[in-house]
Amino acid sequence: PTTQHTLADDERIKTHPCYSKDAHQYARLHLPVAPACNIQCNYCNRKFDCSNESRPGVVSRVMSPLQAIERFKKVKARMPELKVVGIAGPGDALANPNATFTTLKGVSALDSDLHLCISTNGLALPEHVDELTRLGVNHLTVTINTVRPEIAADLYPWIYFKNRRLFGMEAAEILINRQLNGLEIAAKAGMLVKVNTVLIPGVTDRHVEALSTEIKKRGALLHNLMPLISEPSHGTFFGMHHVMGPSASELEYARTRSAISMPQMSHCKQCRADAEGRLEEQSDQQVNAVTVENQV
Ligand code: CLF
Ligand code: SF4
Repeated sequence: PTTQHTLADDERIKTHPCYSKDAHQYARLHLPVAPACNIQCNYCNRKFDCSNESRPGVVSRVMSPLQAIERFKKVKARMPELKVVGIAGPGDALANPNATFTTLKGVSALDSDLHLCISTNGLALPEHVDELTRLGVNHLTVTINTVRPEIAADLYPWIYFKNRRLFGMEAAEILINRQLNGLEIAAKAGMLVKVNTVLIPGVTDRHVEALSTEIKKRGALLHNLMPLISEPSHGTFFGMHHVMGPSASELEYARTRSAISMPQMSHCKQCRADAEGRLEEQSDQQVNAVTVENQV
């Protein structure tokens, strides 16, 4: 049977700062153990962290699982409010299953009160739900930008699936099917599934209601529309001269339409793959880090 969760009454939601705005006193730590990716997004140029969860601009140093577990120990020692450990890149958590699972096992053996969290593009999700459940991962984010294959074909030049690189509509259909199927299986297994969508004006914002309706049907709890952060390298896709991020009012309008079927997350900080601390602290660190990087 499908477990029904409401946002208000689940302890796992009340104590996770991304799932609940009111959980802002709790901190999260991202461990950057996942460098590889199994798809290519047009808005990702790989010099930066995965744009699905991350603000482009700074590269996180990739760590081995052992280094990551050491980092967890150190951060935990000085940060008693640490409640969530997440794997969010810099590539895709499930395209690096050994590193991701070894790290999650290691940290949960040290602290059984943690929430384990991962973020993925969903291509490799269906076959990993059992393992995630066994490890006690309750919080899952799937980045789904569209449920329209013709838009996905523009958004993703290729996917790497069953040892083959696939392109065009074939790739788009496989990716969307696996994202939705993975979401449904994970929700049925009792995981709290959030969907991130990169909002690109004229591209992903056009069908945001259809997307929200589909993810609702499959058991997602929360929809996080994240503004594309434009960069010069985005110039050439969709035949557009320069793809820009949405204005505040475009974002607001998309959230209003998405909210017809899905509760909205609107406090996302588009964290780096090595982010640590409370969400509001991160935004300052991030601005500083980006500034420093730009000056070098
Ligand atoms: Fe990290 Fe993501 Fe887990 Fe949160 S972030 S893996 S769900 S613990 Fe949170 Fe950061 Fe937004 Fe992500 S504010 S980018 S939604
Ligand atoms: Fe880049 Fe993330 Fe897309 Fe992979 S899923 S191509 S790392 S933005």
